Amino acid sequence: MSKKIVTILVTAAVTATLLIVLFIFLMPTYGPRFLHPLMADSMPQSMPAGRAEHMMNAAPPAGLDTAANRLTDNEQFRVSFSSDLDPVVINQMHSWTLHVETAAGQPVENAEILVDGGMPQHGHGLPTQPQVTEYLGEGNYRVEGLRFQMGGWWEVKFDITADGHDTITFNLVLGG
Ligand SMILES: [Cu+2]
Repeated sequence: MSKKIVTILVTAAVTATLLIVLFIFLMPTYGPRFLHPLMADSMPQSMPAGRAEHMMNAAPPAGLDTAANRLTDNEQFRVSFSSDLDPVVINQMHSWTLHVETAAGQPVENAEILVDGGMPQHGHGLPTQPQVTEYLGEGNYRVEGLRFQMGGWWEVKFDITADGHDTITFNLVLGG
């Protein structure tokens, strides 16, 4: 083999290795930006071409209820939240305190609460798995592990089982 060919092969191998290392290091930062067009591609096929990408930058629906204190879907409970991170900004892990009372205003003790959510316009869920970690008394619950990785319309849903069962969705519109 001539020296020239060896040089070319070594250069190619080094370049490939560097690219792989760069990819691994930059993925956490650029991953969401990179993956979103891919997710958009896998959205329902009935969607006309180009529409999915358009939706990525869509404004939230007009008249979206972003109140932090609301009745649950079947009006069993009144729920409010306050965030440790106020205002909520993207890319920061933080906690909420969720307050649950009956529709009549009595604190709901020791409820079982599940957390879910995502971005309806992007077709993806939460990047973390937030959980209720502690009952603080007087109808207050600690929700840990919330983080939103991009701006736009987010839903945060709570499934509440106590003396009765109901669900609620809070809407957040984040900048960034
Ligand atoms: Cu998104």
